[in-house]
Amino acid sequence: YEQPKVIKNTLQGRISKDKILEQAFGTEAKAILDRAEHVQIVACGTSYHSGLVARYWLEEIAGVPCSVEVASEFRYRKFVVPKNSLFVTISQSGETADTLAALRLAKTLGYASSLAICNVAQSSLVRESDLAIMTEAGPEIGVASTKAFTTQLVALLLVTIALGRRHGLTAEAEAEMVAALHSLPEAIESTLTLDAEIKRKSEHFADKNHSLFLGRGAQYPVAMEGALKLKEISYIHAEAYPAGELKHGPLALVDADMPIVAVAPNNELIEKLKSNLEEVAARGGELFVFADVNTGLSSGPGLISVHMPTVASVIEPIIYTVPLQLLSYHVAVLKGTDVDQPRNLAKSVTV
Ligand code: F1P
Repeated sequence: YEQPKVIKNTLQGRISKDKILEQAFGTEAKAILDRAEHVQIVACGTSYHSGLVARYWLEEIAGVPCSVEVASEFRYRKFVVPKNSLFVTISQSGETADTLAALRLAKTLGYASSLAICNVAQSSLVRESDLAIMTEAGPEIGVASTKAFTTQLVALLLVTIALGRRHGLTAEAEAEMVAALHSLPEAIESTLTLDAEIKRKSEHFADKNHSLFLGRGAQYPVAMEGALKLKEISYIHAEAYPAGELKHGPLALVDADMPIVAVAPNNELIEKLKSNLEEVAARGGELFVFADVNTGLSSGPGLISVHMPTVASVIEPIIYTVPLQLLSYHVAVLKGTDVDQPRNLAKSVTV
């Protein structure tokens, strides 16, 4: 519920009416951004998912090639480092051991510069990076990241615009993105009004043990994040798939006991997604679809829909994350788990 406010804080002083203000990133920023011809993102857990969303933005909007890796694997892989590659770490705490180890390794491998997207100014990650862009989420009380994720996405969108400027993003396109960023707090407020409806629908999950989350394009990492939230706080087994992968295996799992959650903004991938959802319905799966009101996806036999507001396509990953967080929350409350302190998990994994 704090997300509209903290997103405003993350944007504060960094965007004006129609452009981003790079000088707010710090004095080192210009030279670092000028050099970057490739981006390598490394992070863990929820922060890794925000990196996966950012890859779509960096490649489609900024035209900058981008690779994303979980820090726990990056540490142990041999990398060919692309020329002028910017090494980006993302972390709420700035103390996650795998992410820090990856940064330290990257420094020995010849990356051009390092940038941390982080929520804690006095953290090791910020201290050891060439440049840091702070998310202004404030302390995360619960173990499972929520507002940290959406503010990371906001910071990554600012980086996308800054790099895009250097690779041909027009002033007009930038102004459209800035307008979309300005619209975020209100769009999240209106998504939060769906809470009571999501709470009612969460009852379908209380007696379930497994679920699938589907998305396409930049919504695939959003589906991954939704599945992680459900796993972390309600202990229901949840897996995310890019919807087109269903027919390559997971369709075998579909039955009435396996709720399928899909995120369905009204973008260029919607027709493909609809046909994936039909494949699920034909096999007796129960679908929960967070769908733009203009998709034509409405509740009926085998399909329960929650209608989402129409928003600029660039901010869809941020907006569609919120109902998935609410869904996990309500399922966890129904199941009686400790939402803030799930079993076996630590807020910051420092070993
Ligand atoms: C990474 C992370 C969180 C997750 C949990 C364990 O932390 O995987 O995303 O919710 O708290 O750690 P961080 O590097 O973003 O602090």
